[in-house]
Amino acid sequence: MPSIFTKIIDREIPADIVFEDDTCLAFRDISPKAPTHILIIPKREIVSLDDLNDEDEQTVGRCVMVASKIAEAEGLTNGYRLVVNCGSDGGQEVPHLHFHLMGGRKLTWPPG
Ligand code: IU
Repeated sequence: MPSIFTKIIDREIPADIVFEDDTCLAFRDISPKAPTHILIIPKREIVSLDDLNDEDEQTVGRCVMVASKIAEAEGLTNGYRLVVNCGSDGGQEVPHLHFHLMGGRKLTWPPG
């Protein structure tokens, strides 16, 4: 069963895509929690951080690199946050690994 994010990768459902390469895709969150809220996802269907294996190391590294490049492109010069929710206690709702890039306002800490 493809995840909803795989459907975005496959262009079966629309999304505001800001970056794509062979490894990852980045698009604006449909329900933004900050002025800039972009999701960076691996194209490979990895459910969560708990499902990573050794071969995913480069993929995860690439997602983080892409996040920092997007933060620069979005002009987040005052800082930003990169968050991964994992599992139900972590608040993960979509079972496809994703990095939340959020910025454009002062973010509070700790998250709820
Ligand atoms: P979470 O970490 O799994 O809770 O985050 C899922 C995010 O995916 C959440 O911020 C949603 O607004 C976002 N999202 C989206 O951008 N597009 C979609 O079609 C769906 C969820 I479903």
